[in-house]
Amino acid sequence: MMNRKQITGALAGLLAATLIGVQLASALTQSLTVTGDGAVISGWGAEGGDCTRISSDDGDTTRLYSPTATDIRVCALTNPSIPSGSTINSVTVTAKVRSLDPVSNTFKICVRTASTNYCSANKDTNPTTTYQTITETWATNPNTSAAWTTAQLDDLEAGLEKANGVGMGWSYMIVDVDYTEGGGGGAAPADPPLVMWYF
Ligand SMILES: [Ca+2]
Repeated sequence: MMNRKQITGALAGLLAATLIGVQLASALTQSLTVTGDGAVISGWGAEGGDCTRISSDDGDTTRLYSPTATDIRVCALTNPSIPSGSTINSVTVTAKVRSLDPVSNTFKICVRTASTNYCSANKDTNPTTTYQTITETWATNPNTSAAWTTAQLDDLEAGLEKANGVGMGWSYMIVDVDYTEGGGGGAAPADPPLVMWYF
């Protein structure tokens, strides 16, 4: 039968192992926000403004607008601060857009990496005219077909390409990077006093 010290030690060890296990297994997210215009602007100027208009999630108050098929615009983003040794699991671009009319309004979500635009299949806001949250996820870098690297994320830009010629407002964009920290370095237990308590 274990004495009190042995039981306390066993419980503390179990708790520490659980904390470490949870930390190693958990995917983390960093959000990259829009800082301004990116490398490619073709159209999207019908109402003026630059990419800072889509750094705020405020509906029609500040938006970019395009009624023209194939207009494309990408925006610069903040850099992530992901620990070295991490595995980057995916990059998700979220856009909030609305059609000006209750008809099919198609567009693509794009990332720009290695000086090349890579765009999704067509998205469609049909049939509503209210703002909708629409996303596209890239599990790997489409330029390399391998996992994203932090250096590639530092240079990443994202944006939208209009597909058909229906007017669309674009108020907001954010890019979420999902990653898992490396196992070698290992995060410290969240609460060291619990581990040291039984010594
Ligand atoms: Ca806005």
